[in-house]
Amino acid sequence: MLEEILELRRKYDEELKNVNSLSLLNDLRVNYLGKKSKIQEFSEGLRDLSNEDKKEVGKAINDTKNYIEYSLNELRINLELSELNSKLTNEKIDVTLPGTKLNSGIVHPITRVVNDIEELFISMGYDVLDGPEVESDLYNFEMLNLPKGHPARDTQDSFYITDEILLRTQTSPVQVRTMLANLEKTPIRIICPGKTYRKDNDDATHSHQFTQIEGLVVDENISMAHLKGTLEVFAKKMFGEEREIRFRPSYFPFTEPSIEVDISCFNCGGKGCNICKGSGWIEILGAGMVHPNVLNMCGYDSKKYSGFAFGMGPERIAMLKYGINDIRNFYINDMRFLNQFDKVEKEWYHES
Ligand code: 2NL
Repeated sequence: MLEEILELRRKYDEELKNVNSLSLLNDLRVNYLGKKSKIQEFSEGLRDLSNEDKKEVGKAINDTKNYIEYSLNELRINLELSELNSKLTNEKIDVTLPGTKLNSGIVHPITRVVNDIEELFISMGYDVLDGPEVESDLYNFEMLNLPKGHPARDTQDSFYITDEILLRTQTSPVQVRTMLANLEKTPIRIICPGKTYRKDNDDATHSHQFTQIEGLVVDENISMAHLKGTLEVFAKKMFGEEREIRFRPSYFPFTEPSIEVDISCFNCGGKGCNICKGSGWIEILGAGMVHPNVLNMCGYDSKKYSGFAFGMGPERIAMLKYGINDIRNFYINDMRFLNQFDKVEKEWYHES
């Protein structure tokens, strides 16, 4: 039996030389150490031997088993290492290759204008609020001193969903909601940007859907002077430090007195040109002192509180600022139009 064991070991050594993969290695392990292996057979044959032979042959079996186990293990480690190495060379990536440039797009010009205006008013202590675009007639009109049948309702012809529900024609209902929700009746300083809707026929200067930003300040002793100071800061920030502003009397049902606000022309500085149509002034927004009826309906005692409000259209501001002559450009997703703001965008983020 000793001779047979030696023969087995020689055969094993011979076969081991040809093993060059982990799967062949595993086959060899099964053949030489598995349940049906020769070694197993020899072990079972031990019981028929004399005690003397048992010792000698048993040792030879054990030595051979250990030898096979050890050499299989050693080869496994080497094979695993070389498999890893070949993976590392085959799957090597060149991290110095230039990357694929991602097209990041730009912020829409209207969003940009809204962001700029939000940032300015936040710096002056205002909160930015939004609200539903589908509104009740009550918040959109009645609470703003526009009862049913009021002639000024005609200037804000609406998309009605039912007799009492419509697409908001301005963002003032957000301000009405804010005043009503403020049960302590503490001072208010907010701007409300968002989408608004009017039943207009679309043309170069009209759109059935447009953006609006309204502002509202309510406190004790708020005067027209606060309104003027605030809007002057706004005009200078949006159109340049040299800008002056001018108030003209106007009419809105929700403010009294009401005004129209002009800035000195940023193109000619006031001398008169085709942009300001020779007048030296450009209209940018409407404003006024909050009508006492509005304050009272919203739970603010108009004897104690006063406030100012204003409303502007970011589309108009962007058109003036960037020299755009058709409002429809903002809504048709023409990349040739939008990509022109790439440069403005990069200047804004100080990229090269
Ligand atoms: C415009 C200019 C304006 C307001 C909006 C307002 C809001 C409340 C109370 C009083 Cl809650 N006023 N908003 C005031 C003046 C002008 O928008 O051209 N609107 C048609």
